[in-house]
Amino acid sequence: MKIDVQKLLKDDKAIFLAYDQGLEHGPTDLNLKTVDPKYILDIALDGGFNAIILQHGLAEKYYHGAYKDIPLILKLNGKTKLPHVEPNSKQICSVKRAIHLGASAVGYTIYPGSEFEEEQFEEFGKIVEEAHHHGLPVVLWVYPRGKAIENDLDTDLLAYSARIGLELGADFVKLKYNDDPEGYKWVVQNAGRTRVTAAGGEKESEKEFLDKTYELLQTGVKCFAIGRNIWQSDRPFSVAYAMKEIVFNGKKPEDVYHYLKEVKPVYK
Ligand code: FBP
Repeated sequence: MKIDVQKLLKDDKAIFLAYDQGLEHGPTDLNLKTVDPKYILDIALDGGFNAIILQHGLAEKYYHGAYKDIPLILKLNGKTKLPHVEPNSKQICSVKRAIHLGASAVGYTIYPGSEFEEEQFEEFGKIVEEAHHHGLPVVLWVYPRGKAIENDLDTDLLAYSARIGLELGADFVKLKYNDDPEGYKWVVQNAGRTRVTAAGGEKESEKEFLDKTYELLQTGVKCFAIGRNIWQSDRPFSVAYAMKEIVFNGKKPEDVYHYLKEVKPVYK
């Protein structure tokens, strides 16, 4: 079956809105507004994001009605930050259930370098096979972590991570950025036909975030999966609008800073 990647892309680019932090980090990332999944789904819908990333529990209870217009990337594994052990994140939702919940793609995290790398690769291999059998693209978070990893933002290690995504059959490989634009070109090259998808990270200043978006585009990155830098902002639609102007319309950061001062109307 043909893998339907285009559903997640516009002009071969994408901005996904990530909202799995409640499980991964806990409510410390959330406030009275962002604790409500509807608040985030409204940002994804009215902000015109290319997809929303959710765990199955949230999808089952909130991904209904008009929200179904937003393509869903359903995360199939996840963990909390509570255990102080080598990172491992087991599958907690099946591909079948993801399809039943309306997913357009599935997501999975691996931690290369962890003691559990081997079983993560094995589990992911089965997921790729089943998801691709049903035509669903697969987004792979590749976060090197564990005792064996000294610096998870080392450029060579990020390039290795990109390559792992390609070799393991991912359609998108979600990686962190290390503020090394020259080195990151090598990271993107290592991903081959797998699309590097830049992770957002902790909330930073809106201008810094937009500068980084532009910098990443110059390295060859075309896809982004952002959470906190959008929905922790007091003006998520303005940041999203400015980001989209950079990503889809080739604007420079200094050309879009002024949007941050405006309350933008609903935008798709
Ligand atoms: P953010 O943009 O908020 O950083 O979200 C991206 C993401 O990959 C989430 O999908 C995930 O929950 C989180 O970051 C994982 O963060 P950590 O590096 O703490 O494991």
